[in-house]
Amino acid sequence: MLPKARQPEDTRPIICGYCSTGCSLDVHLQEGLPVNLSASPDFPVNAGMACPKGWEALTPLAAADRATTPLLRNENGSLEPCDWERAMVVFCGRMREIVGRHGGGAAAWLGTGQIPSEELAFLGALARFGLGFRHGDGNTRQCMATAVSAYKECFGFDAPPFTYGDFEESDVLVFVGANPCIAHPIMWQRVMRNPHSPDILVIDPRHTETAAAATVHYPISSKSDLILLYTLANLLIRMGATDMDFIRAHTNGFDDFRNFVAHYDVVAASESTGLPIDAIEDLARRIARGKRVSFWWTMGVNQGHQSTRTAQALIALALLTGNIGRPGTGANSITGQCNAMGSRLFSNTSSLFGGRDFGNATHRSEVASLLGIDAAIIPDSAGYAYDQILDAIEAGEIRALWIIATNPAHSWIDSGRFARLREKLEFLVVQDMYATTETALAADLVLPAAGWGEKDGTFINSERRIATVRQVSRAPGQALSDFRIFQLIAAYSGCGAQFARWTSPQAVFEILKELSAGCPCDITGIGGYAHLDSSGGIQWPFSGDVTAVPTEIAIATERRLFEDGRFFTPDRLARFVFEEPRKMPEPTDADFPLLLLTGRGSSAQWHTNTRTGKSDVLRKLHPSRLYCEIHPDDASSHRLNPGGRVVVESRRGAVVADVMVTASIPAGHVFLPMHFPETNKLTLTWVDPISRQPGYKACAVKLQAP
Ligand SMILES: Nc1nc2c(c(=O)[nH]1)N[C@H]1C(S)=C(S)[C@@H](COP(=O)(O)OP(=O)(O)OC[C@H]3O[C@@H](n4cnc5c(=O)[nH]c(N)nc54)[C@H](O)[C@@H]3O)O[C@H]1N2
Ligand SMILES: Nc1nc2c(c(=O)[nH]1)N[C@H]1C(S)=C(S)[C@@H](COP(=O)(O)OP(=O)(O)OC[C@H]3O[C@@H](n4cnc5c(=O)[nH]c(N)nc54)[C@H](O)[C@@H]3O)O[C@H]1N2
Ligand code: SF4
Ligand SMILES: [Mo]
Repeated sequence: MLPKARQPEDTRPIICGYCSTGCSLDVHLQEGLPVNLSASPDFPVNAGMACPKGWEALTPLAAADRATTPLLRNENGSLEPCDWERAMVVFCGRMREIVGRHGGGAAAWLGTGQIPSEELAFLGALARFGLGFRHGDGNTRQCMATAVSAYKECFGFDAPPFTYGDFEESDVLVFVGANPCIAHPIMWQRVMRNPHSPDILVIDPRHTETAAAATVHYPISSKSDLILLYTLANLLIRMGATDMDFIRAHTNGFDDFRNFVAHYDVVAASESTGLPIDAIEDLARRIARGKRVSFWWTMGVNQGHQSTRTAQALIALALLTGNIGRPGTGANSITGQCNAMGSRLFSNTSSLFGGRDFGNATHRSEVASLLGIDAAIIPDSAGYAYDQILDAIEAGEIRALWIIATNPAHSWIDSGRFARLREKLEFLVVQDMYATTETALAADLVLPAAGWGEKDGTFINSERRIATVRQVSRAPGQALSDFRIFQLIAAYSGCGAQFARWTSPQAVFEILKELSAGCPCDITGIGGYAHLDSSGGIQWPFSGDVTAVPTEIAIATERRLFEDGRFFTPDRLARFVFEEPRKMPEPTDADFPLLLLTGRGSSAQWHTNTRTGKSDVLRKLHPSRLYCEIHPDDASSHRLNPGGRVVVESRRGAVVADVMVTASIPAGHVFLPMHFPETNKLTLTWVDPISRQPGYKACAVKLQAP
């Protein structure tokens, strides 16, 4: 217990602003200021647990490099403080001029999955319908686009079906390209609470912390998952592990799928995947034996050259074995960022508000009438995806770019190209908490933003649970919430009237409810923030009369989707979708003989480290410099010693890293964590053709002595 004098006067629970687990943190306040925090003991997600990032969540708010005033690039080329008045005049003036001269196709925005849904919706409405920007996307493209595409085609809507209770109810859990021990530690704690002694089966080229804790680890050759999954489907069908009643009643396309996978034989699969024949057959038997099998995937699947089909092959395994809609089952994409799900439904980028389609005239007129705008200003397609926006900058078509809460100069694939594209932009605006991010340093105008804990709103976590974040701290200097910045831009650009109802996050939450009405993500039954707070968050969908639903039911009900076997497709049937596997775009060769994998390095580092890098506590929990994981055989053939330095070179560039010799990486592969800016200097721009998500996780490199 704290000494009496330091007892907090007040405690305010808010959802953590890092990963999509959505843990609740109790922030303790004294004289209105946050003094520390603890994990909320009764919240249904984390039940008193938090990971290092959560425990240290307040520290980055006080960092010395917070952006405290707008910054404008002057004639000498350096960024100089200015006031909001000037920043707004410049922002609106330059944007108006560029859009006026070249049309809305000359301006684009890149948003995020890390600000509240209310802010994302404001941004999406303002940029598209207020300022007339034709193209907008977000970092969710780097992360979740594949899951979105896969779900939409198979289920008829972007609908991750699970609830975290499923981690505890499965008797078989299959993790593909996911490392929850590091990336979603509190979800992993939920797996550890599973009382059924489950089989935990991990498919990952690396012997990760998660793989080490598994019942069986399948060290698959990178990017051969699709062949493995089709082979498993064939084996399961031949074993009679299919649930024919479910398939007949609730799915479409099974016969074609069965014929398609019939030629995927285990001998060829063993060659492609590097897994022994016995191991593949044993994996199929374990899935067949399971009564409640859940399939979980993350970036090892989503970031690939045929990632949508790979995710859909996982969905097919769940469908054909009838493992969906029951406790402990599902084809479950684990989300990345704290509000990636909010960005998928409400950012108005690749989907129209509410998960609707830009291409659907009825959807456009619904949104137009709900927002009180002319349907003609809603375009009939989403516009360019992230990579296409960058191509259009290169082609001179897009001249103005507004970047909000993402750091692409570090995180985008082949980041050297991003630096070159900067030169092509007439106007680059970066809206961030920090003035020191790689992207902010390149901007013409920096808009200083309040961060997590300094503003109100809601996040939607990986299990579709909507819960609140609240202001517990004041933003430094003149920094403003993103919400307030959007209000200012609306006012200065002359479209304030269109946003007369957008007065506060709470008011926008009501608009989001209206926008969701009748959609699969209907949340019209949520009363408001107080209802969310008293319920431990509420999973979508949640429609109907709020007074008819007692709070206890909102708490107790696990909102798992598809319990009635009815999907969101027009015929209410789930689809089997499949395609012949293709070769990876940049395989290894004599010049570049090793395959580079990238991903999360530690539970203490968040992405480009702008926030986590500000905590002394977190900095002690990870290496301070870029390191490269190298198998002992490759280390010895290259005469590299632990603790030494190595040059890792790809066709895009070369970087220097510390040598880390470890058998957790298979021979022929090396691994670099994404948290250091060097890593993406090496990666190769290639995207899945359907989801347009980049394939960060495989390109050819070579090692050299420095
Ligand atoms: N500490 C921490 N936690 C985070 C984040 C963070 O930055 N730091 N970021 C959050 C976000 S936005 C996301 S998207 C998630 C990501 O969470 P994860 O996807 O779990 O993390 P990654 O390390 O990117 O990738 C997972 C695994 O994919 C494997 N992999 C690579 N290629 C292949 C392949 O071809 N096949 C298979 N089967 N596996 C492959 C890698 O070896 C890696 O272990 O984490 C979230 N949580
Ligand atoms: N090599 C490699 N690269 C990868 C990946 C990989 O696996 N390998 N993974 C990819 C994935 S899955 C993801 S999600 C991306 C993430 O890539 P980014 O989105 O670029 O990474 P972050 O560091 O989270 O950047 C968020 C930025 O928003 C700022 N910020 C935080 N809160 C706020 C706020 O409330 N308002 C405003 N205005 N700014 C705020 C932060 O300071 C930071 O600069 O990286 C991708 N890049
Ligand atoms: S697991 Fe994710 S949501 Fe929970 S405390 Fe850690 S970073 Fe925050
Ligand atoms: Mo992500």
